Amino acid sequence: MTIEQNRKLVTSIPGPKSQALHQNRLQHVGHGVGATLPVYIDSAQGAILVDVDGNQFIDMGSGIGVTTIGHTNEAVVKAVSEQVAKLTHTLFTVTPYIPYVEVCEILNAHMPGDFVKRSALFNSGAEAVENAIKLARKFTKRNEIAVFDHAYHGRTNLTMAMNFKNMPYADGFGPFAGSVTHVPMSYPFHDPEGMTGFEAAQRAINYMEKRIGGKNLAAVVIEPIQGEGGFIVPAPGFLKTLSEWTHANGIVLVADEVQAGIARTGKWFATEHEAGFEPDLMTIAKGIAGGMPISAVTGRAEIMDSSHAGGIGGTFGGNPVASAAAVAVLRQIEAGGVLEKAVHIENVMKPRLLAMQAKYPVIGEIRGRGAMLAIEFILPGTRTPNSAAVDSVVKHCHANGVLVLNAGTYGNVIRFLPSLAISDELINEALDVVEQGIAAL
Ligand code: PLZ
Repeated sequence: MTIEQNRKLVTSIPGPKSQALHQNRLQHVGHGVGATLPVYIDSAQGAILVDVDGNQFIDMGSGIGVTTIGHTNEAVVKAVSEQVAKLTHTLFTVTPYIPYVEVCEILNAHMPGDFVKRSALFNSGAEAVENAIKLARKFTKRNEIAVFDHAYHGRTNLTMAMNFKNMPYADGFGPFAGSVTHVPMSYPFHDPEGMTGFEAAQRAINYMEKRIGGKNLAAVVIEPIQGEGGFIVPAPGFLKTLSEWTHANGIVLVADEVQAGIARTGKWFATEHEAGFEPDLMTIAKGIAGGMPISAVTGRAEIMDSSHAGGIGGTFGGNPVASAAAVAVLRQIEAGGVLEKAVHIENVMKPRLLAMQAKYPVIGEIRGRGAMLAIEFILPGTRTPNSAAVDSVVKHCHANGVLVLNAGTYGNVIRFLPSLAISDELINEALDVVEQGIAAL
């Protein structure tokens, strides 16, 4: 690696060059576009980001779970460079090319479920969700969509309606798409003590039956581990029970694997952690192409084929360069060692996080799987969300060269989405900084 894998601070954060660039940005970039940490990144490799002032950050966010394979992964750089010099665009629906088909073939081979699969490619997670719903509606000839409390699915008009939070995603941006209903999620930390996954699923199913009617539902869309919602892992049995009900009622079950999929949780898809959970369609994006923009809908052939030819598409969807990057990522997962690395990261991080929980009563829960782990902060002795603690710890981490992200409906969760290229040393160093931030509360 040409960038040394270490944390290095040479200025205060943000440094003078970043500050000047930020002033310039405010003149030219619309202010509705946010900035979690306004340091301007010049280059990156593995798990390290380098800013324009020469500071090096440990990246515990991976651009919200995108550079799972590592920044500037060698195979991805090579595939992109070769492809960009050869062919950058034709529009697949005008004149096709090979990498698009190759991505679909690999995704079909790895989606769980004993049925024939097909895929279609798009640009963003939101666009994949939109297309999954188009297909579910076309296939079922029904309109209604159910989503879950604390869900996040994107920023387009339909997906804004599918998100749980008004701020910052929806406020003032209506009117919103109709025929979308939010349903109670399984959230073990906040559900009644002892509520099983089966009971939480019954609660959701009863709600859907009363409020919508099973026969009116085209799709139920669920993140197997909720991302923006705060890495909420439903109680065991929840996803399976839901799955049985959707199948019995002719409803298309869509697993939104945009944040939790593609090796992040130690399996190809987070769906695989619960036997009996059998989505019909999956939406895939983020980590699939090492930072290149591409997304997919993968699923049952009869649903994927239910659209008339020409009903599904878009100018840039499955762009050759992004597809070549995706192939480079997916082939590395197939080659082995990548899923194991995600499990290894969990084994390094979880014991340390649990030790912190035992020590600091401000920590309510440690949860997640693989390299998708989170801390929920509470007011000590309660389950009341403590977003002030999160703000303070995040600020401490950023000032000390560790990029962490917050999450959660109440902003009271710190989430970790490190690249799988990260070393144990860097993980431990990042957690040292996190712990200092918590100890200082
Ligand atoms: N589904 C489960 O996590 C994206 C949002 C970043 P796009 N989450 C990160 C931001 O603030 O805009 C996401 C997700 C799940 C869908 C999406 C949407 O993916 O690629 O951002 O459209």
